[in-house]
Amino acid sequence: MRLLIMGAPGAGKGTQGIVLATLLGVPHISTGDILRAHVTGHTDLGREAQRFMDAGRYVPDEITNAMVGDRLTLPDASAGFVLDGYPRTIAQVHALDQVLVRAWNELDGVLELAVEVDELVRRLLARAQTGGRADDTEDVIRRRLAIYDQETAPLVDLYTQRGLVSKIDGEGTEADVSARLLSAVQLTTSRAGIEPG
Ligand code: B4P
Repeated sequence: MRLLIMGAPGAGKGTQGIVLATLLGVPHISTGDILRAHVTGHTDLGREAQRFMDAGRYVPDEITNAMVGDRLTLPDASAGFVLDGYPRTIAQVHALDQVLVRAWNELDGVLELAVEVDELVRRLLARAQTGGRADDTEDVIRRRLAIYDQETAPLVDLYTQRGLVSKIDGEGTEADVSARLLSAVQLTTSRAGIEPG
């Protein structure tokens, strides 16, 4: 089962991606988490990525593409994955297409979490108050949302043209959203003839 989870910052990609991946028995691969691990580990890649992340901007495609290309070729991803926060640009879509073609694989579905802007900002500011991330300040949150609209939202249309997108209402409790996601995934798995792990 190869799934993408898409949505604006604060839509619940990370929160729900973990639930979904656990249920399906596949790895949850979050580019944000991988980048933050590099920052915490003071790697060269982390030092390069940090200035973009702290400013709410996207890390350059060549960095994220190489990182995801490597991660998806690890053995645990051979049976599937939930990819969270990638692709975010058209160049990343093309890079992911190539990784999948090389492995003779295809995506099974794209889950888009839809949440109103005011609620996105509220959630991220709430996270900021409970010891959140360096990029959870109001001006950086607004920039992340603007960049999402400009660069990433159009990718949902592209995947819609490929017949892959299920749009899910991302508002309500985490349990409500999980339940909606699971029924969307059950439809996708039955269409693809796959048994959840
Ligand atoms: P990410 O880590 O992907 O961060 P995000 O988009 O802000 O979403 P996140 O997963 O953290 O939040 P979620 O919606 O789950 O990326 C961070 C940065 O890394 C990017 O800005 C960029 O610089 C860089 N980056 C990552 N991938 C990249 C790529 N492919 N290319 C270039 N750069 C890249 O949750 C947010 C909050 O809402 C949480 O506190 C959660 O508890 C809460 N929440 C979730 N669901 C809720 C619900 N139903 N009700 C109430 N609160 C809820």
